[in-house]
Amino acid sequence: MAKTMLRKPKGFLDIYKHKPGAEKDRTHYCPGCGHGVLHKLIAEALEDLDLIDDTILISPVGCSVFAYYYFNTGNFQVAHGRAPAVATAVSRANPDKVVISYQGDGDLAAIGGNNILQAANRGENIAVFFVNNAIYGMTGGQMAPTTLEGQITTTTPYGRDLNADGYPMKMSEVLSALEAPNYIERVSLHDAVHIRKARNAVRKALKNAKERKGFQFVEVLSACPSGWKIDPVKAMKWMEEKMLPMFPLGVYKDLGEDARVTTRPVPEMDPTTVWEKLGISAEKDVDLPRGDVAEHYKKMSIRVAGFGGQGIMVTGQTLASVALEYGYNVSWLPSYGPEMRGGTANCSVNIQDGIIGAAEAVKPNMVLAMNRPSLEKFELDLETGGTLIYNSTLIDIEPTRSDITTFAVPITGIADDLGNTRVQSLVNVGAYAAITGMFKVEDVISLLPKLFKGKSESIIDLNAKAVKAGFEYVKENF
Ligand SMILES: Cc1ncc(C[n+]2csc(CCOP(=O)(O)OP(=O)(O)O)c2C)c(N)n1
Repeated sequence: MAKTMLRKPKGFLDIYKHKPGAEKDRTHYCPGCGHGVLHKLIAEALEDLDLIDDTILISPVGCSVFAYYYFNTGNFQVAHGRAPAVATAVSRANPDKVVISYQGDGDLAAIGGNNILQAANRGENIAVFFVNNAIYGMTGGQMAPTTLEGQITTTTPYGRDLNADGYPMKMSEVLSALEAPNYIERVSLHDAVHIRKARNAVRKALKNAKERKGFQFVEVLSACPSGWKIDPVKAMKWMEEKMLPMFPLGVYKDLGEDARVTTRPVPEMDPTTVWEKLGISAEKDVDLPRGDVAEHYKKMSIRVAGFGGQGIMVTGQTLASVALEYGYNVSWLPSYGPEMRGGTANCSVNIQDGIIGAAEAVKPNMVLAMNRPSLEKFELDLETGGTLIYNSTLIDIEPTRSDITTFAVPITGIADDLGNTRVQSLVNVGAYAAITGMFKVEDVISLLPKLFKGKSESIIDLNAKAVKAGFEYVKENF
């Protein structure tokens, strides 16, 4: 006897790991919400089109922010409205992948309005799924560009007024006026028949994307019973009666056989030039012989932090540059506060032999804190057994963690004793060399003319002294 197997599509992850220890078998969506239905249509299509391992899904800000909990694909979560921009980059860097930009109407038509227009106009090779629920769902039901005339939201308590708020924005119509898009359709999830049509549209967009047919756009009219403050059954009726007349369903654009198959070649780049642009020097095939590095210092993820002007970035760049000379893979990622001087600044440095996944040192195994706020903030991020180096000249508190190794080094004081506070960065590098054994002092010193190309001999000399002083302080005191 035939048996129907009901199971989750493989386009979804088996278990939704919302937080460590909080594993769920269901999504966070409210009853009646269109996101859950559309998620399922996409997940099924990914499985049926054999696209699971070849898809990268970009999720935005809005109720679908957690798409990465659910989809068994590559995932990026991005800033509000910016999914088409990130999708552009991901698609161009991975021309053999299907890239999905999944967006709500606040995200796509309000804050990200220009992003979607430009991506559509460039005919990017991406599939956009646009959830039009006529409201900002996640933030409690404010007016969206798609909110209907007279619709009550928390920001239009008397209903949307066309004079004050303009007309509901019809994104499928707007985008179909552009030359480049390949396929644009509006579908609805208000009943089973229409969900079937939506299913077909999702499949068509993904199939086109698989065939590199440029920009695909499916607008999906969806209910938001929580935002609309009505029950799911009434919500379906409201969609049919109110939304459909304003947002007519159908295919707005389909180039069919005329579709341009777009592949954009990834430009060849010489990594050396990129490093140089970042201020990190690199020469190929001249790896220095390495010394003995303790096991726990072989794979470094370092956060260097302090205030602007303390040489935070130079410390990070120098650590990365020197490690590169020993043949390590490295990354350096700066993060500035709003001010260049006096504000907070930090950078992440990774040094290791394998591939570096994320450049940000979210869970570093070393923190180098140059001022008190940095110690207070980043000490907590250190992984158990990690190493904290802190500037005891300026930091007048003790670290709180007992499961880490701590080195109190008077970095500013050592630099001041050499006659120039600005050489703190190289004191840091010397201390790092002494603690980890990763760099030899003489190697660092011999690299200085190259690292600080164009600087006077006296500055190079002073920096050499700073490296030695940082190194010796650690050797003598710990
Ligand atoms: C830069 C920025 N501005 C505003 C917000 C607040 N915010 C979060 S979700 C959201 C609206 C989302 O609405 P929509 O895109 O329609 O998605 P829905 O939640 O309805 O699925 C806003 C304004 C934010 N997170 N980031």
